[in-house]
Amino acid sequence: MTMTQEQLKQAVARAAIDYVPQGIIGVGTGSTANFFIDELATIKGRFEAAVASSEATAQRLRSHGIQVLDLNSVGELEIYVDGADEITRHMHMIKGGGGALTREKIVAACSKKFICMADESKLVDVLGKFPLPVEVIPMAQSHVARELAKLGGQPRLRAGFTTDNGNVILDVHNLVIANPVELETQINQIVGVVTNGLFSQRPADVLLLGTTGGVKILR
Ligand code: ABF
Repeated sequence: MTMTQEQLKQAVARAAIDYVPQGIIGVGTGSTANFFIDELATIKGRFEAAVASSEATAQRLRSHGIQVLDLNSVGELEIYVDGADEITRHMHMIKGGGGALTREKIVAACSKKFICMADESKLVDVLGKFPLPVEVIPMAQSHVARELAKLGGQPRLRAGFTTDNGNVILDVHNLVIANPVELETQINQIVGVVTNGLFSQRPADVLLLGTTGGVKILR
């Protein structure tokens, strides 16, 4: 029986529950993360609390009665669980389709292990088919767009969208990202950039990949 993309997302979210420690968990954003939050609600007594990577995630966690803590009030987290827009076998990712990339990168940076949940359509050989999100301070939008164009991409402002941090997103189309580690640094050095959606300097540690043959675990 072929599974829909939604069913694959649900299956990886369920598989991620095996990695939940007793303490505090970092929780990502997006539809796969939402399935994970709903699964967390079924094991509420087994962990202490969560740190959220977005206002939307915080709200969903709270709606299930899960305590949400400020990142600054906790130490290093055991795990961060989140989805991705694209991921390679080297565990490099493009994230930020949902616009929460900066907080996602911050919570990931504070976590010992990054568990990525993705359906098989997200596994790619080379990153870049999915437009790369870049969070930008509003007054720097034009400057950053010109600099991104010099790197070979075609930046487009995400219309009508403001991040949880009050900034705008430029989605960079048509990049072929042969060296994600280098590009992540290069883009972050443009003045006015808050973060870019390449997660390659801190890649995922475990990939739970939803396939029609079941959930595969890649490390
Ligand atoms: C978050 O959710 C984002 O970084 C990424 O953009 C998105 C993945 O979306 P979904 O789980 O809805 O497919 O992890």
